[in-house]
Amino acid sequence: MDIKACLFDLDGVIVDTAKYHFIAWAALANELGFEFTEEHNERLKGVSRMTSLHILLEIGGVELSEEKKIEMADEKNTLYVSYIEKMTPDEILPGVVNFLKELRENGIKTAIGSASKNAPLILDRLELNQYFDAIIDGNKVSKAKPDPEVFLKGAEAVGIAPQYCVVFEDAAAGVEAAIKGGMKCVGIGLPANLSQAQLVVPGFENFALTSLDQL
Ligand code: B16
Ligand code: MG
Repeated sequence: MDIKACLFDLDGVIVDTAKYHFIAWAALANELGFEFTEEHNERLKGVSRMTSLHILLEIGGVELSEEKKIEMADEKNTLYVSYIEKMTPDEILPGVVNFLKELRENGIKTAIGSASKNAPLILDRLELNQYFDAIIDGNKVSKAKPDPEVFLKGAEAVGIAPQYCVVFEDAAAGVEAAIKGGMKCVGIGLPANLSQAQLVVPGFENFALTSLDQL
């Protein structure tokens, strides 16, 4: 396959921010009087902030006014940001930087396609901005994955047609978004959860541009 652009989800692909989301959501649940477990947290991966809050409230059987929901989401985000502000490049997942360097050396375009409104701050902390030609995040899209909007905007921003793009995703909704957008997809994680992807790998260790020949 002729690959001209690689589009990356952020959380679960480039870095594991899920652990910080978990601490912040669990603190909020605690305040609301119920327990939020790591298993519950799996349901929030790749999901927007407000949808995550709705899932959390459903788990706790708690009903809040719209105003209170916004206040709670802001409170969670403030705590979450206090953790990600302290992140360092050591937290980049194994093999990611080598693969990004290989893409640069081969003139392949790159973009981030993430649901997170904190993506610019995270990329800054990880010192990864230099490796991306475009950043499409939760501030730039109106439709959440599995809608393909975030990846279509990424492809458009780097000037490459969808059929020449590969998306790297760890969430089933993100894989669906890539396929709906007419792109190839490499799932990062377990094949059972990412069955729509053309290729599933555990991560970027031992992954190279030649690995995409299988697509
Ligand atoms: P924020 P991704 C997603 O990132 C996370 O997986 C998800 O857990 C989070 O709720 C969402 O970003 C929104 O994050 O509150 O920072 O805007 O996987 O799309 O890179
Ligand atoms: Mg993700």
